[in-house]
Amino acid sequence: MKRVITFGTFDLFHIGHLNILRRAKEQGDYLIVGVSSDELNEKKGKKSIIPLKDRIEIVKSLTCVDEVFIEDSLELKDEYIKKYNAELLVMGDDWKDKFNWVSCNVKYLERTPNISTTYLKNSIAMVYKD
Ligand code: C2G
Repeated sequence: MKRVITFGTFDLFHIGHLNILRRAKEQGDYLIVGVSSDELNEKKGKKSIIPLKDRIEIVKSLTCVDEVFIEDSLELKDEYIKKYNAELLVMGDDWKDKFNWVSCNVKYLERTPNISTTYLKNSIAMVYKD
């Protein structure tokens, strides 16, 4: 059974998130997802709108996802890979070559165009600007 791992914030969950999780699952049989903690997001310079607990519930409920855990640090990637016995790390290509140092194989999949959490935040801000 091939175990695949991926990571993300999954704030304001959208179709780009669903697509990458589905495609990550297609790379193997069992998909493990690390969801970034609110503290890690702040370190990445992001402030998540949806709290960690809810982001976890949403990701956990997807049929393509088998297991979810909290990602506390970008540097711990290899520890998570070993702990969950993953053979393949999948990330979107905005992370291209950033995680080539881990001990398992890595695949960077093309991002879904024209959708992002930032785009959603900006669109909402525009609609409610007055
Ligand atoms: N993604 C995508 N298409 C989009 C938007 C996002 O394929 N239009 C992918 C990203 O490439 C990433 C995943 O969805 O692989 C999660 O994206 P984010 O929630 O933005 O996660 P990020 O903050 O990049 O966190 O350890 C790595 C980080 O935790 C990843």
